[in-house]
Amino acid sequence: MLDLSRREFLLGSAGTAAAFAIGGVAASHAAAADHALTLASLDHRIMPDAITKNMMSFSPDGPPPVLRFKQGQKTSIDVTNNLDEASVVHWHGFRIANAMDGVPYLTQYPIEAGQSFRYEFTPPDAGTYWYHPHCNTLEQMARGLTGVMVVEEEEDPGFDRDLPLNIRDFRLGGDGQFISLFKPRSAARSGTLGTVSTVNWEMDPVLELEAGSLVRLRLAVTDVTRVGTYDITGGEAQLIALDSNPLPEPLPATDILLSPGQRADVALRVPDSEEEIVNLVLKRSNGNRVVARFRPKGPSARRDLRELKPLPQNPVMLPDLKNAEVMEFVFGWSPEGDAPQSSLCGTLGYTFWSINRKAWPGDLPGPFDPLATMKMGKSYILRLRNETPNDHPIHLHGVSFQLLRSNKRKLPPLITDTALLQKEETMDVALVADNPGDWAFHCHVIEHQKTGLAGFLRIEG
Ligand SMILES: [Cu+2]
Repeated sequence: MLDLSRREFLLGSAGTAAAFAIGGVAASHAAAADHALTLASLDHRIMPDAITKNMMSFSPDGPPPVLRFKQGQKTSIDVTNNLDEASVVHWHGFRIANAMDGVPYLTQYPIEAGQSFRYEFTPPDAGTYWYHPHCNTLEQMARGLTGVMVVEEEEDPGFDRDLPLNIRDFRLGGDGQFISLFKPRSAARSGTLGTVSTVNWEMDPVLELEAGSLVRLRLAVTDVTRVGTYDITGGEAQLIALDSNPLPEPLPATDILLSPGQRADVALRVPDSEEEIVNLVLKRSNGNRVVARFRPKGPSARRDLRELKPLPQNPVMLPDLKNAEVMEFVFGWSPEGDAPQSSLCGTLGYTFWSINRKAWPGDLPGPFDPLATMKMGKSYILRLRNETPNDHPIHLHGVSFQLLRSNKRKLPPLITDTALLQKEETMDVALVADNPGDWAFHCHVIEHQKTGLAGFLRIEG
């Protein structure tokens, strides 16, 4: 009797399933992942006359690679940490399983020096995204750890070329070496700006494009601080998507407001003549700056923007606004006496900011309480109130949300993962809680994030 039930257990469905699962895991790790990233320190020429030392990349010998995926197709990435400190990698904007989201202690343990971690996920949405560490985030991002990701639509929209542009600054002195990565005085205000503008780790790049061709420019602002407005001048250019989500109608590719973490897709019809240069211009109060130039090359391909297929909408569920529960979040100063705690993932040594009067204590094992708990499948309106005189790009992991209204300006009905909350602005955004887990919710000015303006929302499955 006893023997029989043991044999039943061993041969029964439970035993077979367990054996398969173990075999499956072993087999998948024996096989190569679809992508491999190696976090490493390196020296690299950013300024023309100097090699910048102590940069960090996702590749041992150059800028972070562009990762390309296909919408709805499962993929795997082996991350090997060859830094001499811990890290984790977050896939900004991806609505994937919580365990793959790359937030220390909330979703996984930090990947310590010399260790590896395999990420596996299926990107449900197409568009332009980016990836970065979520551990010692200011230092690691400031030294270079920001890369662009592309999720290709199932149906090719018909561009001749697809060109990701990783737009960011570095804080370098005249000798090309890093200067202090932040100033506490600035961290308590709008954040510390970099000194050198780059696109794909190059200062003032000139990129050649086939004359008369159709190019998809994928602007990704991966800077730690800068909120900026961009123009594409020259050529015929249309803004076709923001934060990975297609616009209902194309807009002129001017006055594109992008804060850290945000993206814009531009359809460019390259001019016919080699003399007609196209510029990517950052508009600044102290004078505009051309951050990249595009030079037409060769005989014209004679394409037309009208030949492009419209981008299909991503499969994001729209919230039921009539029955949505309202939840309020106040972004403000930190209460007196809060101090950050030391962490494997670093601290800036200060606490300046808070959400709902609570400053995030740091990336620690916890457990900590969520800022709010949502029920799977229900709709919510998040009322985001900025009581400070500074901008805060508010990013929610794992779930996309829709912009509803603001007390200061007319908002487009965008679906996004990062909303720029301007000074003293109150904005309503809405979402369907359709992805279970603990999802980081924080400002993407990294100095703000690392000095208190962070927390998480729980979706109970
Ligand atoms: Cu902020």
